[in-house]
Amino acid sequence: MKFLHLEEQLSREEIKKLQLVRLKSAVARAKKSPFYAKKLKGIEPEDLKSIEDVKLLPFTTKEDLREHYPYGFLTVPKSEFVRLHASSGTTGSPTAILYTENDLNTWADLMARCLFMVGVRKEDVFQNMSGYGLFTGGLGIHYGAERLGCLTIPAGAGNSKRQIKLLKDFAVSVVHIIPSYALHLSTVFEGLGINPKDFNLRIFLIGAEPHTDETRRRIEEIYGVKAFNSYGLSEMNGPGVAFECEYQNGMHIWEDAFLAEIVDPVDLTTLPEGEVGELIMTTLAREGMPLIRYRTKDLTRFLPGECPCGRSHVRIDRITGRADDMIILKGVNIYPMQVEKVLMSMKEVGQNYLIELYKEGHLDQMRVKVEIKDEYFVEDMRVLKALQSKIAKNLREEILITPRVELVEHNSLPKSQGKAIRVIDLRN
Ligand code: ADP
Ligand code: K
Ligand code: ZN
Repeated sequence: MKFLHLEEQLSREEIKKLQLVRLKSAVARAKKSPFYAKKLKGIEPEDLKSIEDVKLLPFTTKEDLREHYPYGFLTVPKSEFVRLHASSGTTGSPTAILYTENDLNTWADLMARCLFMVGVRKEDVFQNMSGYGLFTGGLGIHYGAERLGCLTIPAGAGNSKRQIKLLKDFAVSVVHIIPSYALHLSTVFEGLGINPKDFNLRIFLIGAEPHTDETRRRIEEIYGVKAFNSYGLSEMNGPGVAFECEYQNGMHIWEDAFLAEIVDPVDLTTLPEGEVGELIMTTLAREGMPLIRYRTKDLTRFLPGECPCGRSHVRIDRITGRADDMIILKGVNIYPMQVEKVLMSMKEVGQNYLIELYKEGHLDQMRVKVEIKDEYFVEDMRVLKALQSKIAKNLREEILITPRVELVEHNSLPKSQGKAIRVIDLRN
């Protein structure tokens, strides 16, 4: 059996048809909430003649969610809700998403579908190393793994030695882990003199934060696993929105549950297929708290062509970052992921780095602190200087300016519990 759900096998035409039906009912449902009752005034489901008519609908922003926090988006009585999650507040004050029992069921199904797609089965032992609590990467992934029938270990974040013990004792085969933590954990393995390849590990699900293909390959190499990119955001349930299949060529968005658009982040017009822009998402299968044309701020593009896996659900490219992650330095636009791409492809570079922005006189400057593997962190200053110049030169080729590079010892940069903090702005 290759597919877990019938919906995975829908053709393009069938997907579009289903989406139109579901978009209409999402609009009808949304209008029952205080927020959309106003926002969608004058728009009726019948106004939508084709799926392209989604453009007639207004956008919803994080600001809207904040302003109508906590209950302004609910379409059924509060007593129908059984769970809430909140965004981790990476940027600004938090927002809450509430789920009915049906919503939790739909979410667990979608998550199970993702896991099954990459080869996870009930025989697998699954360890979830993401934080539990308000963050959706905990319970969201957890219920998906249980739905599939995996023995599921809610290890939570941090406590690396205990993580390693659990991996070993239960012969864990599948792990969900934030990529920056996967890199950090490898240094703990190293310190213990244990090779993770000697364990029973088979599949890693990595996501929740931007990372590059170089980072993925590094994780696959260190652990001897296949690592699959997992994308989601709490406003769209959490994880289980888009996921790589066995071909690792972009992430399939589950279009029976979500309607995705890519727009120009400035003028909000639809971009031609293949162009990078802001991902806009509409929930098509959420009961309690539907969101219409939600601005994710995440930058990506639709990938053209068919996927050999046989699913016609559209694929998005790796997320470059959020629109607000962009650094403008000396008139050049830089994304932290460009720096990561260069660093993670260099064998001398260890598992962590940090970008600092600072002022030198009136000029904005960028400093990249780079952890160096022990075997390359030698006493000979000339050798270190040469490595420093090599990193600076490689970075220049990618980002077009030459940052200051500072080499630091392996494991010396601060490590965050959840999503990695890649940029520190010291300019103000
Ligand atoms: P917060 O917005 O507070 O971080 P969420 O936990 O909802 O709260 O985070 C969702 C965001 O995390 C996404 O909008 C995106 O920016 C980022 N993200 C999630 N998965 C990925 C991924 N696979 N690649 C890149 N970024 C991701
Ligand atoms: K089982
Ligand atoms: Zn595929």
